[in-house]
Amino acid sequence: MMTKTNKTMPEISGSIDLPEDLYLDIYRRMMIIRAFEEKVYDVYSRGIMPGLAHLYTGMEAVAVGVCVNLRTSDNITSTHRGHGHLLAKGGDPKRMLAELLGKKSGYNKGKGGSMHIVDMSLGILGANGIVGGGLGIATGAALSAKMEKSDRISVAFFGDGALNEGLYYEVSNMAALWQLPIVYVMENNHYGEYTSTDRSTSGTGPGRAEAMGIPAISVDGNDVLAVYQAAQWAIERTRNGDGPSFVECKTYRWRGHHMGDQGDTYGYRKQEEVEKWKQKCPINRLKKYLTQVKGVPGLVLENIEKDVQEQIDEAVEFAKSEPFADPSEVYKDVYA
Ligand SMILES: Cc1ncc(C[n+]2csc(CCOP(=O)(O)OP(=O)(O)O)c2C)c(N)n1
Ligand SMILES: [Mg+2]
Repeated sequence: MMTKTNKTMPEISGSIDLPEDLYLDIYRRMMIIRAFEEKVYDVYSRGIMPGLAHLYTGMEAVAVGVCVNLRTSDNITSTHRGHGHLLAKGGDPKRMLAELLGKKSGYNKGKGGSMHIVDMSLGILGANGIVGGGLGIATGAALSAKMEKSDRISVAFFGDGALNEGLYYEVSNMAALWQLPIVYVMENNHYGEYTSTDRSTSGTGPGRAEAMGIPAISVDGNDVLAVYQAAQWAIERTRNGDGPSFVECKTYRWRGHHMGDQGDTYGYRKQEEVEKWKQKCPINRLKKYLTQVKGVPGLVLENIEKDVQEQIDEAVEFAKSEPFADPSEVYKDVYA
C-alpha cells in the first residue's frame, strides 16, 4: 500500500549532522543503560538482588535513538526487558535500583521489581511482564490523546516474540482505522526466549504493519543514527496527524534471556553468533563515528563514561543503604 507518507520515507544516511550536545546526550544515555545493566548483572550475581531481570545490554541504540526524539509528555510502554526504555526516557537510576533491590524508596516501593516500574511524570506507562501487554496500553493512551485533541503521541516498544501476540493485531487495526498517534517500535533481537525468530515467525513485522495500512521502516538497530532517523520520521508523521507508524530495529541481546540463562545453559545460540554481534557494539560504533568523523576528542567521551559509572555506582550504594518497606505495608498500594 502506498500512502502519502510512504513517499517521504527517509533514506537512512550513514552520516548526519546533529548538534554536538545532542550527540553527547545520545552517547551519555547509551552509556547509562550499559552501566546500569552491567551493575544489575553484578548485584544479582552477588545475591544482593532478589527476583529476576532481563538485561538490555547490546540493544541500547534502540531505546535511545527513539526516546531522544520524544517529549516528556509523550507516553511510552515498555516490556519485560524494560530498563533501557525507562532510562532512555529519563527514569531515575537511583529509584530504579532501589526498586530492584526491593527498597521502600523504589519506584513501586519495592513491591514491583524490574517488570513493573512506572513513572507517570515522565510518560512511562510501565515495564510489563505480559509479553505484548504494553501494545494495548500504548494504543489506549494514543486513543485518549486523540480524544483530548492533544499532540502527545505514544510509543510502544515490543519484541519480535510479541509480534505473534493476538493483541497486536487487534490494537494495530484500531490504530490504523482510527488514525491514532502511536509508533510501534519492534525490537527484533532475533529470539523470543530460546526460540529464534526464523523458527517462530512467518513474514516480517514491517510486512504485517503494511498489510494493516501502517507505513513501516526497518533499520539496523545497532546504529543509533539510523534508529534516530527512522524514529524522527515516524514520530513526526504520527504527531502531524498522519496516523500510526511502525519501526523495526534489528539488534541483539548480549546476555541471556534472563539472569538464569547464562552462557550455553540452554544451547539455543552459538557462542560465535554472540561474539559476532558484540563486534557490532552500538556504543563503540557511535564512539568511532564521533571521534573519527565528527572530530569529538576521545577524552570528552571518556569523561562521560567516567561520570556515568560514578552515577551508577552511587545509585547502587544508595539502593543498598535504603530501608525495606515495613512488613505491615505489604498489602498497601497493591491495587491502584
Ligand atoms: C503473554 C506472555 N506469554 C509468554 C510469556 C513468557 N515470556 C516472557 S519473555 C518471552 C519472550 C519474549 O520475546 P520478545 O518479545 O522477542 O522479547 P525479548 O525477550 O527478546 O526482548 C516469553 C515468551 C509472558 N511473559 N507473557
Ligand atoms: Mg526478541
